[in-house]
Amino acid sequence: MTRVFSGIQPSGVPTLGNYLGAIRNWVPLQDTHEAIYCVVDLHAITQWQDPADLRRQTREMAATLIACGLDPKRCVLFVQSHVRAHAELAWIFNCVARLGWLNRMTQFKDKAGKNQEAVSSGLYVYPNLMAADIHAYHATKVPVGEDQKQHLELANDIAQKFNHDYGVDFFPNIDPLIQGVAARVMSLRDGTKKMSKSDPSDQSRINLNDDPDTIAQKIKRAKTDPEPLPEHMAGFEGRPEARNLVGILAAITDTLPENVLREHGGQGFGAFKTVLADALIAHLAPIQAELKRLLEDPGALDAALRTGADQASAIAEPIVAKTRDIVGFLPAK
Ligand code: AQP
Repeated sequence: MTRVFSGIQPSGVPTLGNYLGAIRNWVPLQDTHEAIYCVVDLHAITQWQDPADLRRQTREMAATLIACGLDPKRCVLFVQSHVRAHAELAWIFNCVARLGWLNRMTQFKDKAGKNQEAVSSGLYVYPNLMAADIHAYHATKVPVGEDQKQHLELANDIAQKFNHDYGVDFFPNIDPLIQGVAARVMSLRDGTKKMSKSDPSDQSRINLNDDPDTIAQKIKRAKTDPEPLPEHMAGFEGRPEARNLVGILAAITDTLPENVLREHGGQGFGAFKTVLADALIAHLAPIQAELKRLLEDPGALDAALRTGADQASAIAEPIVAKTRDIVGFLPAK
């Protein structure tokens, strides 16, 4: 069975963007692939995380993934720092990736902003760790949102250079799996910026644990324009906020934006926003109830994550041991 790997940072509460662009698409892959999913806490500390918050967010992220439908019996679900292979392989990849490649990464530029000198070096080499996450399992498919495509291309460049430099055919090529009509959900405050869990404005996103009143209020205040909804897709030109809200309703109701326009085109945003908020509240309610239940038993959650880490180590450790040998490290024993 083809092996898939994906991860999510415990850098806050998962958003509707994380859910529609990634998590929701991970669920069916459990039945068709050998699926490995990871809460990537090593990635999260590339930007400052308060230690107590990080611990809580890591547990909450794992619980959210399970509440969204990941089943630790049908996939390998674990926390990245519990499996040493990730950090070790990342170091080797730091020595393979070229500075010129990293300089082209748009996510670094977005996250570092104007003050590049002041961000951590971890943020800069983040894509090397991501490459290690995937290659440590010889995974060949990676379900991600569209924003991660460039990092996956870099992971392939690293694999090719490693194979070439050491004269081996060891790390396979990987393909992104970008699924769904909402592969990129945009901020509710700015339709040109992606929805992000670490955006300073809570109004810019729907958090998966937002209560119904908060969801309704955030959708009501979401930025729009004075025109009614277009009748056809061509009418979205220059209207990123309208496109985003329609895309969200399409994704949440499992249809295409064209169909949403067929039903709601010509409507004012007031009425449309009520429909959208109601659909979101109804969709998230069972996930939120399950999340609450899971968080009432942190012991069971931690035990499931320990089992997941053991399963993950059993796959990754032999691959990283072989990598050490290829590189020429003297065996430890
Ligand atoms: N707005 C989005 N639309 C679609 N997919 C998205 N993803 C993130 N935002 C959107 C997908 O979610 C997965 C996990 O992302 P991550 O937590 O590893 O990091 P990220 O991409 O940097 O996500 P955030 O929410 O923006 O986190 P912060 O704010 O901490 O940096 C990935 O598959 C991503 O494509």
